[in-house]
Amino acid sequence: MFDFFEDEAPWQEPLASGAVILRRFVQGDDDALFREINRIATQSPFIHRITPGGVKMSVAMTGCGAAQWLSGRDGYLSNAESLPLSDTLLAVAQRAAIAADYPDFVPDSCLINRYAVGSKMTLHQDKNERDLHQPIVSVSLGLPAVFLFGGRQRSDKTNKVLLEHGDVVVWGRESRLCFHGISPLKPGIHPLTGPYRFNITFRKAL
Ligand code: MD3
Ligand code: FE
Repeated sequence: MFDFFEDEAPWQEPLASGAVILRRFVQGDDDALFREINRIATQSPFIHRITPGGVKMSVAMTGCGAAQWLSGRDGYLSNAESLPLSDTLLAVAQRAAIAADYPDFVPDSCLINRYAVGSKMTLHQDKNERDLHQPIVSVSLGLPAVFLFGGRQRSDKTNKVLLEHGDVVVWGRESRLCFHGISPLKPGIHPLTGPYRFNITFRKAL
């Protein structure tokens, strides 16, 4: 979305060892990314999965690529029916990975989370991917959210950082198994995404 007054040059903020925030990195790709989300959701609608504990997640999910994430102990299943990772998505993911010094990253899947007002993600680790040496690239679009990240133990102290429209975070090496989550989304209307926040995570899952 071109916005004469709000476009700013991107900048980087180191977040933890192996993790960096690429602020506004996809600002110029936001329309194209939002179109991709809508195209994927037409084929695979957003759904609220049930956690292993039997609780319906407040975040709605869809995705594309070789692997589909299932909540619970199943982790990823290969999914021949899902749309392939488009060139647009792959290009954004690899451009971000290169900027964060992960030049060899080749994602095979993306998971898309949709947050409505009040949606949250409780503290968790991402460890269902087969090769935990591969980083994860995360793209935030729409309403801002407070991101929480801690250490490798659930009980470790957490830090808060606001993730805003166009921000990308790349997680690898020492930060790959850090606990993280998202605080309940505050109400608002974003010019591109309306009352939602979207997060796209690119992964090499298989
Ligand atoms: C830190 N998503 O999908 S993105 C998830 O905003 C997830 O929807 C959040 O956590 C969201 O699993 C946070 C930032 C993120 C993604 C993956 C990570 C942080 C991470 C993996 C390891 C460590
Ligand atoms: Fe996660």
